[in-house]
Amino acid sequence: RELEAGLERAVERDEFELWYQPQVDLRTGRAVGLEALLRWRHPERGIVGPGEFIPCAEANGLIVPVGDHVLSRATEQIRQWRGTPLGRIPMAVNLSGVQFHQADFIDHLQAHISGGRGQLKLEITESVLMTDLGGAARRLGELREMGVPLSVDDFGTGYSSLAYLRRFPVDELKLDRSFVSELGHSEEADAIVEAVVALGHTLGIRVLAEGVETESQARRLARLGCDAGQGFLWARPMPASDLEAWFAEER
Ligand code: G
Ligand code: G
Ligand code: MN
Ligand code: NA
Repeated sequence: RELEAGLERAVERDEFELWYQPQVDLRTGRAVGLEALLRWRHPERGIVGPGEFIPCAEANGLIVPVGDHVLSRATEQIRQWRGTPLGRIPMAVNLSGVQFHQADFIDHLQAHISGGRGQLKLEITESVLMTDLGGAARRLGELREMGVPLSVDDFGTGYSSLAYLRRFPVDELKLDRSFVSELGHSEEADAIVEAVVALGHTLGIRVLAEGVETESQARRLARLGCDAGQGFLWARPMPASDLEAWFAEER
């Protein structure tokens, strides 16, 4: 209840920030994407991560205004970076299931990208896609028509049926970090990564590995055919100004 009241106030006072984590091409080592990650700058507790407040916001419906705010800030940032080196890098925004399935989601999205979608991509978890296959397929079709690419987050942890990937127009699979952390510890981990890569590439879908923390994981993922990686090995999520500095150095 305290969290809930705090969240309402946070929406009113705009206590949210977007932080950004780079995604790296495993062959060239260059940044090829960004993921926008929501942070709440709490007046007493400091920076609070989404794991602590998204579930509450989803339960009480506040996720809809919060999610809309995220889209507004992300598209604003994309416009600000236009014409700079970061302007060439696609930016992924996470959607909650509630937001994704909202009747007027497409109208809201359209309003935010009326000046062009720029580098915007969207991420939705595999389990959200699997809970309403028909609804999800329609929604993904609408996004495809708008030219907005879609990544499947936490891939491998939902109840995926391989059949659905053929029906769903998705652009990227984000291999869940639980598989990455198993690399080097179990034989099956390599086989799972290889299988996901084979599946993705057969269907023309890129595969990005999440939670890459070591050079040895990155090398192994590259060898197994993964296209890209994201993780503490390269950078933690950081505020926009830090990312600008990181990116200037990276080049
Ligand atoms: O940044 P961090 O690792 O704390 O994020 C935890 C989880 O919160 C991630 O799984 C991520 O998908 C989710 N998340 C981060 N930002 C957003 C957001 O803007 N909207 C939604 N719905 N989820 C987010
Ligand atoms: O949306 P998604 O579940 O992919 O959110 C990414 C989350 O993973 C963010 O909260 C981010 O802080 C976290 N994360 C990013 N890189 C790493 C990593 O290398 N290791 C771990 N443990 N978490 C990471
Ligand atoms: Mn994500
Ligand atoms: Na994830």
